[in-house]
Amino acid sequence: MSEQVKYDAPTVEQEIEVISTYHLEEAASHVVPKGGFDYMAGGSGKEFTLKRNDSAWDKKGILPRVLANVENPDTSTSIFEHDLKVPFIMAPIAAHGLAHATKEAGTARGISEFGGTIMSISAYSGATFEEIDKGLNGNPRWFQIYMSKDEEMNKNILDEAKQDGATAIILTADATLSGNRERDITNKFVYPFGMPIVSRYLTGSGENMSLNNIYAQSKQKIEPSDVKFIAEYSGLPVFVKGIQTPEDALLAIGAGASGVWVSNHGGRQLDNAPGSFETLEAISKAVAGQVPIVFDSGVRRGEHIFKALASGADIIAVGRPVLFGLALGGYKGVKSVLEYFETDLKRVMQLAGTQTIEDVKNAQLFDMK
Ligand code: FMN
Repeated sequence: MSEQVKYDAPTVEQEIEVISTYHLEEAASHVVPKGGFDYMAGGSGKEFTLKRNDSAWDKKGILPRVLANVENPDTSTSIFEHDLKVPFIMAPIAAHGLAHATKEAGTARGISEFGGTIMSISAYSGATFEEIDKGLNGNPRWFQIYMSKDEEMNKNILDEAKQDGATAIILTADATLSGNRERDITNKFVYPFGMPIVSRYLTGSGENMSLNNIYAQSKQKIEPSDVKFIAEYSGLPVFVKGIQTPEDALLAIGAGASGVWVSNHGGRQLDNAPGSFETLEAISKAVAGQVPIVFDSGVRRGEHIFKALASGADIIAVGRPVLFGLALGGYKGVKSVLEYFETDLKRVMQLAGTQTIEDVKNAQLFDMK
């Protein structure tokens, strides 16, 4: 079944001009091998949810407040023990080596050079903790776990993540098997390199394996007791990622989650789910400030960050745009994308008349329906 004998990931390191992150996808499609590009950009099924993650933003408008006495808005915020320069962090993403030869270490370096944010390390990373650590250069990191069916292996992985300095664990609960990724099936996509963090529980290293195969070998029956186990064993705050309903948010909190991560996995799992942004407000009302909410899926502009914060999110996670930045410019490209989001958010905050992130959270959005 394996198709990709050789995979030529981009190697260029350069700052990139980000007019909008939408342009980055098109540009990346010219430098990333097709199988890798489709894996990164694609969604599941007819890609309804992938597209809906974008159109969902149109449902709410931002009301510009004037005479607001705002200058040089302050984008800083905090979560748990971390003071952040911006209210956005890196989402956990597998196999950055598809985008760039420096793999997750390149992303990590871009993040550390930008500073003041958090990298989420995927269990399906193509780089080791040590390699990523060098790039991160002391910057904070959270670890996202795909569990093994074997509890001892889960303990080992959590031990390693803690040793590496993870300050929170993200339990991804919406990917107990792969969504129907039609692009990957058409391309006969298999990972061109291994996954050192989880290879201990796979029948191979991950190299030449399909996502379907890897998910099938990971733990599929995820339930509240898994949240409790991770929280108790690691002693770290646990986010449950993939929450799309108020009921599941409360279930996660009841099981010991210290945070709720609203996401539909970038439209890569259950197709025909609503846009992630459409689910946020009801979840935030149900959570009612008990724990912080991280939001992702479809964030491409400063306006999106603003709307998610104003709808109850505390922190926003960015995914594909950073990966496309990595493809186009290595660590420098990652930094350029993060700088774009910071600049764009500041502009939106100024024009909306909001000086601080607290002001953004209190802003009233306009119902466009
Ligand atoms: N989420 C995880 O929890 N673990 C993963 O290993 C993971 N791998 C991903 C790989 C790719 C190429 C992409 C695009 C997403 C992946 N995600 C993973 C989902 C992201 O964490 C995040 O939910 C998604 O990228 C948000 O959608 P957006 O990038 O379109 O904004």
